[in-house]
Amino acid sequence: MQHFISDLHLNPTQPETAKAFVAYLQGPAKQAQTLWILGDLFEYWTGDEDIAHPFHTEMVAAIAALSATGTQVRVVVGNRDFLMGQAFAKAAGAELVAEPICIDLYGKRTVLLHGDILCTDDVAYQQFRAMVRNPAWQTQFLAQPVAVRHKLAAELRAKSEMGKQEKASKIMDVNAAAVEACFKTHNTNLMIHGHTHRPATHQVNVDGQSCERWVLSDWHGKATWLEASEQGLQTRTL
Ligand code: LP5
Ligand code: MN
Repeated sequence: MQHFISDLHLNPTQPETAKAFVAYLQGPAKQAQTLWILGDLFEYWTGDEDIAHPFHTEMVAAIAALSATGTQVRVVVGNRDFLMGQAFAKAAGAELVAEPICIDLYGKRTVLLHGDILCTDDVAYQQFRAMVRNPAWQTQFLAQPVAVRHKLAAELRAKSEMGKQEKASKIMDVNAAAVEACFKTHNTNLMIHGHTHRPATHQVNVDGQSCERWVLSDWHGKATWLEASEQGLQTRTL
């Protein structure tokens, strides 16, 4: 069995979500051979020094405890926690995986990604993304003191929330052509991603081929994961 989760946005101001996450790790996640975390595990991550924050220390330790029991934990970063690095991975007993990644899911070639790269109509976001994913920008950002990074991140979060109120809902969803291109490039007819917080299973026709796009749920108010087995895919809640 393999599990997929995303968009937990863990942060100390939402202890219920953190509690649910720990309960999930100590319970259902143990059934999985692999747990895939497809981005935005944390509300935001300003660099691996964030591990030292007691809340993060606790979350990272809970993941490491699952990993120690034999579940492989693989992490794709999201737009909130793209600065997670090897120190995080080591502490969590996890492996950071570059997206998009194709896997064999019980005989079905499947492409996995956070999902933000599919939102090509959100031009301002894509420009921002190109900037912050640039290694030179990251080196410069990570050279700043932790307190400064946190202040910038908080400002950016506020900007992002304000900006979303003005952006049309449609531009914050995936772009149909980007989805089609992703299926074609990766030569697959199954896709799993998060980011949009619009959980659904979409049937897409790509050049006469029927493809399926599973959108993961965020964890706001409900702990949800996608379970994959020989029997297929199924959404589960705690
Ligand atoms: O995250 P969410 O759901 O609110 O919205 C996303 C897009 N926003 C983001 C930003 C994240 O919320 C904040 C990430 C914090 C990371 C911390 C470390 C790095 C700190 C860097 C500090 C400079 O990803 C949002 C999308 C939305 O998804 C839907 O897809 O619309 O996109 C934006 O908000 C981007 C804006 O449109 C463009 C922002 C330009 C700002 C550039 C100036 C940067 C300096 C700001 C310092 C205050
Ligand atoms: Mn996201």
